[in-house]
Amino acid sequence: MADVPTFCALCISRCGATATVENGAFVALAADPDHPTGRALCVKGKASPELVAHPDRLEYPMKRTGPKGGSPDWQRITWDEALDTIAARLRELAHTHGAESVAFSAASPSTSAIADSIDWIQRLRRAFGSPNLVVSMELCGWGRYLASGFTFGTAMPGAYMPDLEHAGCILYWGYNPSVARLTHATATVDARKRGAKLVVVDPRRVGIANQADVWLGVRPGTDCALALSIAHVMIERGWFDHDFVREWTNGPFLVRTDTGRFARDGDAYVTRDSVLRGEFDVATADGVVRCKPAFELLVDACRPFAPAAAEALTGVPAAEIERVAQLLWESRPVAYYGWGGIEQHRDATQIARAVGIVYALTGSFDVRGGNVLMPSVPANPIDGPELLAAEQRAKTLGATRRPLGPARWEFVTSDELYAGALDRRVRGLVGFGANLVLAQPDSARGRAALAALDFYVHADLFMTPTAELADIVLPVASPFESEALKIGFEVSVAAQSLVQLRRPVVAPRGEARSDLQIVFALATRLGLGEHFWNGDIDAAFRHQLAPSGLTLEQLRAEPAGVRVPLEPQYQRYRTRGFGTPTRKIELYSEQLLAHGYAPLPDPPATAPSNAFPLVLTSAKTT
Ligand SMILES: Nc1nc2c(c(=O)[nH]1)N[C@H]1C(S)=C(S)[C@@H](COP(=O)(O)OP(=O)(O)OC[C@H]3O[C@@H](n4cnc5c(=O)[nH]c(N)nc54)[C@H](O)[C@@H]3O)O[C@H]1N2
Ligand SMILES: Nc1nc2c(c(=O)[nH]1)N[C@H]1C(S)=C(S)[C@@H](COP(=O)(O)OP(=O)(O)OC[C@H]3O[C@@H](n4cnc5c(=O)[nH]c(N)nc54)[C@H](O)[C@@H]3O)O[C@H]1N2
Ligand code: SF4
Ligand SMILES: [Mo]
Repeated sequence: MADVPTFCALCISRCGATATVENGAFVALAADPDHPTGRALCVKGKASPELVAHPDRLEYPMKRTGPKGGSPDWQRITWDEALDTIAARLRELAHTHGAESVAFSAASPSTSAIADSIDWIQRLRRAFGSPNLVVSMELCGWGRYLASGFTFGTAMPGAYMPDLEHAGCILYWGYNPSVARLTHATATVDARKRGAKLVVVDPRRVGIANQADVWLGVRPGTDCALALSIAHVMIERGWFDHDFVREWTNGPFLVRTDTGRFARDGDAYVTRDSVLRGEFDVATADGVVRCKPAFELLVDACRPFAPAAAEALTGVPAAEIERVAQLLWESRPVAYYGWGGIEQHRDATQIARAVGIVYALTGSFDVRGGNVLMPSVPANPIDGPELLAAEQRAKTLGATRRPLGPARWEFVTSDELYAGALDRRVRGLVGFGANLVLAQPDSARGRAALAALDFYVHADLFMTPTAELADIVLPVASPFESEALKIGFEVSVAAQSLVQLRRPVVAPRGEARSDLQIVFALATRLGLGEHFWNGDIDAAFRHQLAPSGLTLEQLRAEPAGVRVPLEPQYQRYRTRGFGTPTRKIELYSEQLLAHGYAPLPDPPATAPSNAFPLVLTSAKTT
C-alpha cells in the first residue's frame, strides 16, 4: 500500500489530496490538510477511484466506419494511424478552406481536469491558425469574467479574486461554493469564525447561504434591479467611498445630455473639480451644452429602483435591501464573487455592471480583504497569443455580429459553432472533452451541426453523445493517470505560493494518453513542432518554469509541491490606472453606448406576471 501526494483536478477547486494505491490499483482519495486547498473533498473527489476504474472508460483510439447519424461501427486503430489521419485531415481543411474552418472545443476548466492542459490546447489552436475556441464562455464566463471588463477593465471577479482570509464582508451573488468551489466554502467558514459577515443573493437558501448574516432571496432574473436598489440606498445615505469614487471612477466626468458622450477638451475628459452631483453648462465646439456628471446619471438610473419599488420587482423586502447596503458599507472591505446564477440571464452584461457598481461604491477594489490580484510564482506564459496572426484573429466566428462579444477573446458560442457548421463555414472540429450535445442548448441542432462536419476528432474519457458523432475518438487518461504542472492554487496567497507537479497515481487505462501528450503529438505531426519543443513535454515544462527558479527535477522529487514565498501587492491602479477607455472604473460606459447598448445598467421589465408566475432558472446539484 502506498500513499501518493496529489490534488484532485476534477473541478476548479483543485483540492489537495492523498491517493492510496493498493496492488497497483487506485483505491481511495482523502483530503490532505497540509495542502493549502486540502481541507475537504466532495463526493466527486471521494468517488474518483470509481471514475478511474469505470468499465465504460475509453481505452483505445477508434475510427468510425458507419455513417454519421447511424450506427458508428467503431473500429480500433493504433495511435499512429489516429494521429496521422487527424493531422492529414486538418491540414487538408486548412489548405482548402483556411485554418479558421477548423474549430477547437474543450470541456470547461471549471468542471473538468482540462485545466491541466487548456493553455497548451490554446497554443495548439493558435499555432494551427484557428481563432475559434468553444468552451462555454457564454454560459458561465461572460458576465463575471469578460463583461466585468466594461466596468473594471479586468476580470472582476475572475482575475481579481475575493481575499476571503482578510475580508470584512463576503458577498456571494448567484454563487453556491458549497457545491461549486469547495475551497471558497471552507475559507468562508473560517472567515465567519473570525467575524467576517456574509451576504448571499440567491433565490434558494442552500449551502453556505444557510450561514449568511443576510440572505436575499431574489426573484430569478431581477438581480440588476436589486443591485441598482442597493446602490441607490448606498448613495442616498452617503454609504459609499466618496474619495475613491471621485478619484478612481469616471463618476465625475461630464456627460453631454445631447449625445450621451463625454464632454471633451481635446483628448481630456471634462469635470467640474471632480464634483459628482449637479448639472453644468459646458462650452463645446457645438456651442454650450448641458452636461451632468456620470455619477448624477447613475443616481438617475437607480432612482426608479428605490427599495419599495425594488421589493415589488425582486421579492426582496425593502428593509433587507437597506440592511445589505448598510452592512456592505459598515463591514467593508468587501470580497465578492458572483457566478452562474447571474450569468445565465439575457441581461448578464448589465447585471455584471450593476453589481460591479455596487462593488465600486464600497472602495474595496484591490485592497487587502477586498478583491485582489493574488500574487503568482513567476512563469513563462505558454498559451501562445503571439502565434495567431491578427488577420486570423479577426475571423473569429461571431466577431462581426457582436464585436464586443466573446469573439474579441477568440471564444465562440455553441450557437455560432452550430450555425457555422450548418452553413459550412466550419468544416472541422478538434474536441477536448466538451459534451456539447448535452451541455449546450438545442441538442437536436447540435447533433445535426456536428454530423455536418467534414472531420471531427474527439478526445474524452467516455463515449458521450457528443463523442458519438466524431470520426475519430481518442481515449484520454484521467488526471490520476497523468502528470500535470500546477503553478499556484488561487484561493489565498499561501495557496498561490505552491507549485506542484502532479505525478500519475496509477498507469493509464488501456492505451489512454493525457490531453497534454495528445496536443504535443498532434503538434509535431501537424508540422508545428518548433512551437512545441519538438514534442518534448519536459523541455516545455522547463521553459514554463524558468522564471520561477524551480527545476523539474526538484518538483519531481517533491510530489507534494514546493513553496515559493510571495508578497501580496495592493492598489496597483494607483500606478497603472484601469484598463478601460477612460482609465477609470466605468460607472458610465461610452463604449457600450457606441455599440447601441445602455451606458448605465438598465434592468429589463420583469414585473411578476399573474399569467406566468414562475421563472425558469438553474442550479448545479453535484
Ligand atoms: N443540464 C445542465 N447543462 C449545463 C450545466 C448544468 O449545470 N446542467 N452547466 C453549464 C455550464 S456552466 C458549463 S461550463 C457547461 C459544461 O459543459 P462541458 O464543458 O461539456 O462539461 P461536462 O459535461 O462536465 O464534461 C464534458 C466531458 O469532458 C470529459 N472530461 C472530463 N475531464 C476531462 C479531461 O481532462 N480531458 C478530456 N479530454 N475530457 C475530459 C468528461 O468525460 C465529459 O464527457 O455545461 C453547461 N450546461
Ligand atoms: N460540484 C460541481 N462543481 C462545479 C461544477 C459542477 O458541475 N459540479 N461546475 C463548475 C462550473 S462549469 C461552474 S460555471 C460553476 C458554477 O458555480 P455556481 O454559479 O455556484 O453554480 P450554480 O449552482 O449554477 O449557481 C449558483 C446559484 O445561483 C442561484 N441562482 C439561480 N438563478 C439565479 C438568479 O436569477 N439570481 C441569483 N442571484 N441567483 C440565482 C442558484 O440557486 C444557485 O444556488 O461551478 C463549477 N463547479
Ligand atoms: S471540489 Fe472539485 S477538486 Fe475538490 S474534491 Fe470535489 S471535484 Fe475534486
Ligand atoms: Mo461553467
